[in-house]
Amino acid sequence: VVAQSELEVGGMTCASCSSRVERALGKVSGVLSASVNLATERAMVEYFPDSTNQDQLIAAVVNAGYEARAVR
Ligand code: 9UX
Repeated sequence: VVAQSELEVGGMTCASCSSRVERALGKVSGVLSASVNLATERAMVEYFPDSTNQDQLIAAVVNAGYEARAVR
């Protein structure tokens, strides 16, 4: 089973920021894909729910230096 999460990501001011957030999410064990939209401040993440969860995804974004909260 694959789960999908949408996060609101704050603190991104340039395209390199969104790349950094994508890389941080992609490094989390169990993440299949991560796509960050700088303009809408949204991240879409696909992951194996047996391996990780939304709180860990949020923590990865925060540890990378940005803000994150769950949208759905
Ligand atoms: Mo752009 Mo973001 O120069 O942390 S990478 S502002």
